[in-house]
Amino acid sequence: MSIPCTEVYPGAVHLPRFLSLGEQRELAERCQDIGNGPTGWYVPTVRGGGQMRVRMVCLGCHWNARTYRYEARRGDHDGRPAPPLPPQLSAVAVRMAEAVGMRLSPDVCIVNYYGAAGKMGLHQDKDERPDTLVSGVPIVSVSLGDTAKFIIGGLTRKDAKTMVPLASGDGFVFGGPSRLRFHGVAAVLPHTGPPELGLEGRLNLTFREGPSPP
Ligand code: MD6
Ligand code: FE
Repeated sequence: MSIPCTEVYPGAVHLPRFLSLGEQRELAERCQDIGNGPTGWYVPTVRGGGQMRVRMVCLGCHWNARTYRYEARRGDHDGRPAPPLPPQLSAVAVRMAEAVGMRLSPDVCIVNYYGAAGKMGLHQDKDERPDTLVSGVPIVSVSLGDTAKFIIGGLTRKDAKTMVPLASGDGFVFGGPSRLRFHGVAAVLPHTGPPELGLEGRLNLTFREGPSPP
């Protein structure tokens, strides 16, 4: 492979500094415009009733944090249709997947914004179509702004874990036999992102295939 990358587990590949600063800035602006728009950021409440420690907006299709299902409208928030997924965003994820020899045709992107206290508990992403999970179609993650301590474990919650720092412009391709590994964000390190982005905190985009809305 000609670009720098680290295979953390088979099918779980870190692509440090994949994006140029210009590309990062463009993506960050695009996400902030959407997030600050009329169908923008909200703080999801999960099934147990707790609030997530991130602001979220789903593009292309909405992921409902109460039902753990995908749907056309934001049924757990304001009922508005999910904003479209801009092709310029998807193109970045397709490039990252191709760089590690995987294929993804994204139809949904979950954008998360982390402030200084942002984090995400250990979870599996398994709400996409079963055939995509079985065949290991990847989720591609793009990080912008402050560095996150990204934790990855195994197929059960208690398995041993490793920490991967996800910095601005990094990609992470999460597919193949690793598609269902538990993972989360332990912390975001304040003021570690490129000042040129004008972004306080961290944005993370996860591109997915197979949301299977009803
Ligand atoms: C985050 N990422 O980096 C949270 N999920 O903020 C995820 O939960 C994630 O990075 C699936 C695949 C890649 C990821
Ligand atoms: Fe995830």
